[in-house]
Amino acid sequence: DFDLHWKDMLLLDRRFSEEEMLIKETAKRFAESELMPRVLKGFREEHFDQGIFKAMGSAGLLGSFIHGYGCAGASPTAYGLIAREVEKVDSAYRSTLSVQSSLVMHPINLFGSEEQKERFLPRLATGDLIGCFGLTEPDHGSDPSGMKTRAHDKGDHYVLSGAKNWITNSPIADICLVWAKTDTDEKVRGFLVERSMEGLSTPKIEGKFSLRASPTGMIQLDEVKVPKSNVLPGVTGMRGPFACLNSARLGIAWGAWGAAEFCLESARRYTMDRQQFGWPLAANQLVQFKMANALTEITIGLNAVLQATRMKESGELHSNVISMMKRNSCSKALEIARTCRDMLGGNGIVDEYHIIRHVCNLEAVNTYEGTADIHALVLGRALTGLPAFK
Ligand code: TGC
Ligand code: FAD
Repeated sequence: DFDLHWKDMLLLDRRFSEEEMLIKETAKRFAESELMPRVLKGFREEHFDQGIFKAMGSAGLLGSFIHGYGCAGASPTAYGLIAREVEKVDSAYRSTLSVQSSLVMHPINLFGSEEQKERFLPRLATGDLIGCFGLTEPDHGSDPSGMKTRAHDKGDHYVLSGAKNWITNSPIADICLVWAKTDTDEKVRGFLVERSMEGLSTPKIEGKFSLRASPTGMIQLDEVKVPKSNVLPGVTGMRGPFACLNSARLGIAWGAWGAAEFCLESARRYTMDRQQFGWPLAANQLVQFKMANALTEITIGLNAVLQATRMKESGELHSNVISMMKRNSCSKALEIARTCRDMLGGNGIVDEYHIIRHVCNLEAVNTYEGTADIHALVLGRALTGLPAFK
């Protein structure tokens, strides 16, 4: 059947377990019923409905790969499938999910004390608490290890000073996981800064043309007193934040294909319906050529990210592969979205057709969690042994 065959040409669905297929269906229903009806207003008005967190929590989508603490204990592949279904609607909602799951819950689960896990994870899983992740600074984006934020050791507590920039969900977060260097040894540690702590402010960044359905802000720390019980005890050094990024980048690598799939499906439907020169746009060779290219990249790309999450499940995944997947998925999804936008002509720039929104979003997705060029340099280092960063 030509109408279905093109959707899964490499028979990916056969390689998911029964549980993974159930999670995929749950995420799909959730995205269509809870997210799609909200997205036009969300993007037009830069509106984020905090109820989305609780709705995601009730559907079991937050921290899905964590075992215990109210989390589903599903596979990394299932996490990728959730990201893919959510990002079919909007990358901003996938961002919400990525940050809460991979950048806040995952490090608490990996590096936190038992007391921290019990205090935070169950309420992060239900969406009653909102978390954010502060690594990037105004003067340190691609080179986070140069961070200036400092934690001064005062015996039973630290005093944190500095600023983080471009932080997803910081304006609405209850807890901010802040990465800072301790003054005694210049080592990076993770600090759980709570909303009630004096000296914390989280101004919103205005004027974004991308990910408008997700609030982004700063984290400003003016001598914030953080008890030592709020420091993650299990990690020091850049390995801490990078372990979080490894998980989030893989989810994004899956998610970006979801956005591309949505754009291709829309452009296919549109060009089959719309007639110019007396026949459907989709009957033109140029249009078919563009769709064939998009379909090929999506089909091969999804196969690649599935192989990557399977390698993660068997403990064989190197972070260089994550760089390859993050870069390939995001750059190609962006290119596909732009091409699909073009196939809709004038309607392509109207938000009701959704594709222009994906184009704008994917610009940021291609930049955050390591830009496409930074991941190329990671691969360059893997190929040559020569780091080209400095
Ligand atoms: P360097 O900065 O020198 O640090 C070296 C230490 O870090 C280790 N490391 C990793 N470990 C595990 N996984 C990885 N992917 C790692 N990358 C580095 C490294 O082994 C070393 O450990 P140790 O124990 O020997 O000290 O790092 P480097 O020279 O290796 O890497 C440089 C570079 C450019 C690749 C890195 O700085 C980088 O990835 N920069 C990009 C920054 C970035 O991705 N920022 C993301 C901020 S968070 C975000 O964007 C969230 S968006 C969320 C959303 O809304 O979805
Ligand atoms: P820069 O590092 O200044 O890079 C600018 C350009 O220079 C890029 O094209 C880059 O590829 C290029 N470049 C840099 N170094 C080199 C080099 N050595 N060789 C060649 N080219 C180079 N961060 C967080 O910590 N938490 C978050 O929740 C978070 N959310 C975000 C949400 C949004 C919407 C955005 C846009 C960003 C978010 N970020 C977050 C920050 C994000 O990770 C950074 O924007 C990203 O890492 C790039 O840093 P930068 O913007 O400072 O760009």
